[in-house]
Amino acid sequence: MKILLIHSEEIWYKTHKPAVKNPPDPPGEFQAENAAVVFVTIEKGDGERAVNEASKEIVKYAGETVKADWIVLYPYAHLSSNLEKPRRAHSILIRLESKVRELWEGNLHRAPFGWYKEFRLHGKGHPLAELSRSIEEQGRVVFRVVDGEVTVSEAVSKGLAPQCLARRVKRLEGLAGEKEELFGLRSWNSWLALGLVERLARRLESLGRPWGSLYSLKPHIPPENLDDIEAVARLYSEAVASRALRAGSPLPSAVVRVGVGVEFLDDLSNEITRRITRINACGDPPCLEVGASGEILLYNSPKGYCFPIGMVTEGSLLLGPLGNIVKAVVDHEASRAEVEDWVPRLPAWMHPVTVYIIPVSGASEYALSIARDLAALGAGVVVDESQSSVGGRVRSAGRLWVPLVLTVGGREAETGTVTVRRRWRPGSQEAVTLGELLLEVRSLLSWSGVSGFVLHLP
Ligand code: A3T
Repeated sequence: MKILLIHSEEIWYKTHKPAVKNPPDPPGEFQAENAAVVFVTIEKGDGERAVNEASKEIVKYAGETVKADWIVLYPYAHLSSNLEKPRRAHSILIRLESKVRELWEGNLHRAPFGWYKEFRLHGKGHPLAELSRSIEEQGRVVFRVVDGEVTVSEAVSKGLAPQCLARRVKRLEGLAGEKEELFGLRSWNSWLALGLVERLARRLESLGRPWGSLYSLKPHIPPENLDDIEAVARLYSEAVASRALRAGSPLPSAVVRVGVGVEFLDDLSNEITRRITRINACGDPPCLEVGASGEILLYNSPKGYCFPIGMVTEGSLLLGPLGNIVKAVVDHEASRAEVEDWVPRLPAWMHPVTVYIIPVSGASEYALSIARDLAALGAGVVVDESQSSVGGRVRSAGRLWVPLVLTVGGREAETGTVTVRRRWRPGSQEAVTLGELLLEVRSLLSWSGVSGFVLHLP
């Protein structure tokens, strides 16, 4: 939402002819003195937050800053190139009017929407007589598709976005305020974690093993308290029974080799298996015994706690809950990075966001077109146009452990390049051409089990 506030000696207007089909307000003529005239442009996606912020600004300006007798809300479609459609713009304006009315005891008038108006305005000309404000609907989340915008749930239903986003749309919309962390990885337990689990599940499914099903049963196992190992074993057994998983499917040899079946976690796997303890719940007391049925795989965190990530049944290895496996990977990587002083990262295929794009100085269209090209390759892309500084947005991407962070501005748009920061090369950045970027992303995504998407944070 854009507002232009003008402290006026006098305002007068008269409607001429409709500027939209069937204007929602009747025509009229109006005149007032000592008015705070507020030209309002409603932008796409404006909602409750913009209405609340704008009404506070307006009432503060009229009441405290210039001490006006009137507030005149004047719909004006010329302050932005990102206009909301008339019907919705009108209803937002009505909400703005009623919010201002709640906060303001003086006179209030709203000019008719959807008309060409002749007007006369006499600005007072003192230093605070003219003021403009841009109010962002922070955290608004929009998916851009080739021919326009869709909401997150539409994007998911059309297969444009991963399922994990739909399940936590609410959380996603509060992205800016998200504080939860898992060992420095932001947004644990929210869309990011769900995205990691989702990708892990797809990967497992693509390997055609029975274990992929276990995660959906969500056995509730408190990750940090495993006093009752038999209860854990029971949970696994129930999970197995209730899902009628193919009993007796053979243990793939690769799994046997590394012991726990996380060999698909690329270079992390060999390291991570050193942290696995295997406990046979059938023993009394529970004992270490490799390869037997009933054996539970426990991940031991260097931070001193452990949680289960799988169980051996007759001839099969059940991996899960998948959330625990993701947690183990993150924990393992974060603690290794801490000790060896590097920046922790995840296998690129596992991360729901491959590329985070930060447009600067009006390179928005350029950024979105790159995003669409990357999404077509199967990459998850965030375009962050929030108002924070470039540094702030780079840090946001860092907290999400996004592999590639791009900044694009006027210079990049002119030369068809992007400036890229790679998570595995901290502290350095490089300009590359779009062609090079596409090749790099393609090789990062050697496996991609979900379709690409663009998440636009305006
Ligand atoms: C005018 N003053 O601008 N935000 C605000 N108003 C809008 C919007 C929007 N997104 N969309 C439509 N009229 N309108 C006049 C000029 O003299 C309204 C607004 O009243 C606008 C009219 O519809 C035509 O766009 C034209």
